[in-house]
Amino acid sequence: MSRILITGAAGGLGKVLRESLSGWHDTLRLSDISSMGEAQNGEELIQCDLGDAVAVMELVKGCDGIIHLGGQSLENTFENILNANIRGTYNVYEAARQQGVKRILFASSNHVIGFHKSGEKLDATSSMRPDSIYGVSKAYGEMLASYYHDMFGIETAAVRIGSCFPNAANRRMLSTWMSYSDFTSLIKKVFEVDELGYSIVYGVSDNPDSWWDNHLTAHIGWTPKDSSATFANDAHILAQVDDPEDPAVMYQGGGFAAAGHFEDP
Ligand code: NAI
Ligand code: 15L
Repeated sequence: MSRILITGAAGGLGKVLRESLSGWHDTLRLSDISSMGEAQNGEELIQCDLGDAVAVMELVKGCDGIIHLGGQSLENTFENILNANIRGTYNVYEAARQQGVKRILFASSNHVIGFHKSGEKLDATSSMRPDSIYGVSKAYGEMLASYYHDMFGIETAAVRIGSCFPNAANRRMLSTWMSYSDFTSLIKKVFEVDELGYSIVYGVSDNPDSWWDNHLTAHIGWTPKDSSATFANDAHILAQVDDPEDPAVMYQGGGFAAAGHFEDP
């Protein structure tokens, strides 16, 4: 009997993985603060707030692995990010420790490194340069995962997802895009490799203009198959006029690096 937990299951990526990982393990336990509809064959649904430590302890009980997608996925107020991404991610790791879960995929983000210049080549050793409080919260999640690995041996793939959407919607995404199919194959590799350790992986397809190099995580054995080249001649991308002085163009984080700070009300 094997059971994988997906947090954030009502979100954009959660819905995709609910389909693409169906039947991969005996049971998919799906969780979100929002409704997830009806349970399908092989599914368990548990609705809860990741900020609720008692609920998350119950949620993680009996799971063999966790795909942790849940939380604020865009810049927001500090209070909202605090509950979902800071407290929530701590609750997931602490529950994993107490319930004996040995492996987690943490949905980190390119916004951990978003203030590096566009075009600069990065790998897993590049310095964190978050472009938002959201990016800072993902950097915290990565550090938490590193600590739980060194202290307790819980293995994590911290996947710095680029832009995981059906297509590349703008020129920046020609560098940052990852297909749903490549994300699915990465997840399978992460849970199947013998030794994962604590690994930082850039979640990006095989794009000709990618800024990110995964040679340091070759042990995972993941080779993305798709490429943003498919979208390079789309009319909306060819028509896009970029101002090289615009922070959204200058920095890898795009609009996040240009957006400014969200004030708490
Ligand atoms: P999304 O915003 O569509 O989904 C996130 C889900 O988390 C939502 O269903 C939301 O209800 C849930 N959630 C928020 N706060 C919660 C709480 N306190 N308790 C329980 N659930 C809560 O985001 P998406 O696009 O599906 O992304 C999934 C993960 O991947 C996020 O962590 C995001 O930061 C990360 N990511 C996604 C990228 C992408 O291109 N889609 C790029 C980089 C990172
Ligand atoms: C992210 O971290 C967001 O969750 C996603 O919605 C996109 O904005 C993505 O980064 C991106 O940089 O394209």
